[in-house]
Amino acid sequence: MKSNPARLLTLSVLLMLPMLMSIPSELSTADLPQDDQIHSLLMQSVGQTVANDAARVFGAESAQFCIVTETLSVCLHPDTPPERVDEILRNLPTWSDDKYQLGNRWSTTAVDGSVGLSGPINLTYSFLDDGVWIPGAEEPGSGSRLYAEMNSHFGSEEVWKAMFAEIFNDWGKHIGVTYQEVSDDGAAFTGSPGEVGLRGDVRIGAHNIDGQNGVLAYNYFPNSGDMVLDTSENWSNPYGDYVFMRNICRHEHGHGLGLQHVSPTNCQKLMEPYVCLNFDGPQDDDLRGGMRAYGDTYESNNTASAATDLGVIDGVWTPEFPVSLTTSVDFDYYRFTTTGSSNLSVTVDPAGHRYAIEDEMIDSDEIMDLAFRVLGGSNGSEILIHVNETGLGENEAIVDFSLPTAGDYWVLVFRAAGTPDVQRYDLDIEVEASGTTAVGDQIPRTDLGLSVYPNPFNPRTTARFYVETPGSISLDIYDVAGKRVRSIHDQTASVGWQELSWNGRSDTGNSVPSGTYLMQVRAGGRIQTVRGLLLE
Ligand SMILES: [Ca+2]
Ligand SMILES: [Ca+2]
Ligand SMILES: [Ca+2]
Ligand SMILES: [Ca+2]
Ligand SMILES: [Zn+2]
Repeated sequence: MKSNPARLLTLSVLLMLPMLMSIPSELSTADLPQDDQIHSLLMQSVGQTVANDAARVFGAESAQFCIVTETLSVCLHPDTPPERVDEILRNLPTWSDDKYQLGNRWSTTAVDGSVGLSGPINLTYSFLDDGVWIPGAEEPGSGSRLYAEMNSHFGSEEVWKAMFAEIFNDWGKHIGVTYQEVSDDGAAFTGSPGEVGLRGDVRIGAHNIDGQNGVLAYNYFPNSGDMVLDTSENWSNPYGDYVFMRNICRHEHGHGLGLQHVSPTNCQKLMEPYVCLNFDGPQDDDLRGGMRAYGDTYESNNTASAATDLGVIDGVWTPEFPVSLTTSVDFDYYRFTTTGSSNLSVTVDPAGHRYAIEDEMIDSDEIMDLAFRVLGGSNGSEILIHVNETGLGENEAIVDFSLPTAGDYWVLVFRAAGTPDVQRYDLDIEVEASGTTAVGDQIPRTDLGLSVYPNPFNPRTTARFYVETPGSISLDIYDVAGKRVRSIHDQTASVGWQELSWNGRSDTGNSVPSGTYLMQVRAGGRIQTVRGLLLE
């Protein structure tokens, strides 16, 4: 094991199709140090397909086809079918998770200093001036030619630097990493950490690696993050709006965030070891990995006071891309302000699709069972409604929930059940100013016209509401902790004003204590909730 974990020299390279990995019978762990940390070491490192010092052991050609840990190189023969490679990868002791492969994330950055093992970070990046020495990973050392090379492809610095800004932002708009370009002082490459005023956390250079194709680029894992591009590639390949350059650099920076390669290589994931040009940017699994390490782009919003501030919502607010719950301890608070009596509609919809990871299929919209609450009161201390009506893969929604007074409100999205791993989700929060509540026999237009009388009550009260389509109706009573205490159903409601009464008793027949209760009516696909107060 290397003695200085802050400067891991493990790196990863991106290879050009159709090079196929294979593996020789020499695969062995016999030479590994008898170190009880070896398992965790392997967990961090296996899956990196790199060129490294295996050339010394297995010959120069094999060095391009290696699975490497800090202490072990498994070298691959170029002729074995990919199915066989997948099988070998699966049989490695560490290749077990049905998802992205995440190694160490950033623990120190120039702007943040020391950061914890979770939560958002700031990363700076800088470009090596031409001539700064790139020692080479396996290739011979030579001076960087990044500016000369990129200027020859794109005409001016502004053009390709804008592409890099977009490349980094293609991660940053999804995950909890904020990027900034800074100047570079030309300090020794690599191994010079980012420092404010001197150089970026991620330093980017280019020189000849191995001629055209083969290795396209390589990248060091955190806390280095440095990137080396091969000047022998056609970086201005215009196909797909330069998706060749953009996907390679986004893939390399994926390593720079701590992500390792995934299989199978079927062009579904950016972090596959071969470049794919049939999609644009990080895909579902890649983003799940990035979110696991750094959270979504609105982190940290884990308390009401640290909520993502949406201000006054005029119509619908929705994030540009799905956000996520990343673990069992991720809580996502969103705060908004109303200026008068309003109706609130919220939809939380798990986002994802079905894709292959190693030999398993994963449904990334069925990781967590999501739930949400609407909060009010002083800094979100009061639960107005608790919504968890559906299970894994299903959305949760309320329609036209009445917020009678102006003020601050919160939507809290959290995990109700399921695997404590990254669940991306879409969120819609709609706020509409509401007129006076429908009264008398006037037919409500957008809600159920729900009212409760008497209110306050002791112990009996009645919910009155309008049914537009015949069928089942229900009245559910929740306490302020969100626990459902009573459920009342009627299967045969006809069109018109209907009533359901509650006698102040729970489903088990006990009298409930005095206090505030949420009375939620469902009818004809609509839901409305009002508060009732039970007084002794
Ligand atoms: Ca090359
Ligand atoms: Ca989150
Ligand atoms: Ca959060
Ligand atoms: Ca649910
Ligand atoms: Zn790679």
